[in-house]
Amino acid sequence: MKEILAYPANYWQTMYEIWLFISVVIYLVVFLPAAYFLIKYRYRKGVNEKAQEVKESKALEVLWTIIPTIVVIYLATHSFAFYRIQRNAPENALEIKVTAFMWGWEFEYPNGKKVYSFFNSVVNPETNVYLKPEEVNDMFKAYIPEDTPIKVLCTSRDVIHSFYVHPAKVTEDCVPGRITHLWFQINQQGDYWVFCREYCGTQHSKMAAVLKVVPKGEFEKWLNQGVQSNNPSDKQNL
Ligand SMILES: [Cu+2]
Repeated sequence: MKEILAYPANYWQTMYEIWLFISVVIYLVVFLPAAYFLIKYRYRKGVNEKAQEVKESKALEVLWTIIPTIVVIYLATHSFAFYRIQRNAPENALEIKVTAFMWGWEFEYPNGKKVYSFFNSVVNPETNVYLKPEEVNDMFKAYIPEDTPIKVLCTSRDVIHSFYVHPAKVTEDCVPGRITHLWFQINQQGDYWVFCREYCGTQHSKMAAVLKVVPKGEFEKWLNQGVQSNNPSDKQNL
């Protein structure tokens, strides 16, 4: 079985697990003695009522300075190494230009083909049930090839949005007048949500698009079918 998601998603996951583990360890190291001392040295009449002199311990001071320093240096360097991988798309990545607007996404492929996806409610308005990405009309899906790194160059036409590929764990702000970038790779065919992850106005929740991951051959065929007929003046059905 191949992994659904290749890096950088798996780096995000590893980093998340490392940070979670260290956080839990630090919590226990701090909280357990604190709880113990809280009970041990609680106020009791006639016991330890006089202030006591604190004895300094050089060894302890050195220890609790050095250990956190090592932990912080480890997290910083490790995170930076992962960040570089997540930041720099491989050479063979397929470049897609994404322009965010209120409230949708425009995808532009290297041959000029464009897909507009907008006002996609993620909830069925009648039943109030969450939609599956496969339920969105294929016309409004941005196709991408499987097993291929995708580099997204993102900008915005109006306010700041954020392009977020749900399963790939990557997100990047789309800022007017600026081009930002991110990359990801999905190894399993299927439909995946893209959300706007930066609150941008009343219809923010409808800024969802769908990526359709298909085999490379099918992608090429779709890409060369010419510019899609859907454009922002057509009203999209769900
Ligand atoms: Cu938005």
